Amino acid sequence: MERSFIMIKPDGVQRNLVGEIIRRFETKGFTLVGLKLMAVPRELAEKHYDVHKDRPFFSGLVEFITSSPVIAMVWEGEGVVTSARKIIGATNPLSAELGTIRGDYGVSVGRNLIHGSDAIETAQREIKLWFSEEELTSWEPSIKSWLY
Ligand code: RTP
Ligand code: MG
Repeated sequence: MERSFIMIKPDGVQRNLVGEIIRRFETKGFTLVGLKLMAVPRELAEKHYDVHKDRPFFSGLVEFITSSPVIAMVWEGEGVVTSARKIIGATNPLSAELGTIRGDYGVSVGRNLIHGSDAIETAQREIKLWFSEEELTSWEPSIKSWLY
């Protein structure tokens, strides 16, 4: 089953948007298979944003991501990579549509609340980078046997 790596950045945690952000993925219908609050080691931040290492914003981005804890998550479901990008919205919150996380709550491109993998291959790379196998749990709902 397809998986995506989703991270609530330090601004999302500090603005108390963790519950609201998780709710959007839950109510869409995706399955949470990994979740942790963590301080990000510099080396991990640099590897994660490796593709942007020559961009002028790279050092500021690494500085920001390592500045206070993030919520790292893996969500599972058909089409989750593309769908998560839609739920998150455009990189610049001022261009992001209302109804998306960045469009509703974001204020600037450098503080855009959340990261989502941009392709299936990127998701596989990022999940390996952020989680060990043991930290991820695939599960099937048993709710039908719990309710009448
Ligand atoms: P992300 O990787 O965080 O999910 O965001 P994204 O795909 O929408 O955007 P990307 O192009 O991958 O850029 C990564 C992050 O770098 C910061 N950024 N700052 N001009 C700037 O100052 C600038 N451009 C990009 C943003 O925080 C963006 O999310
Ligand atoms: Mg990106």
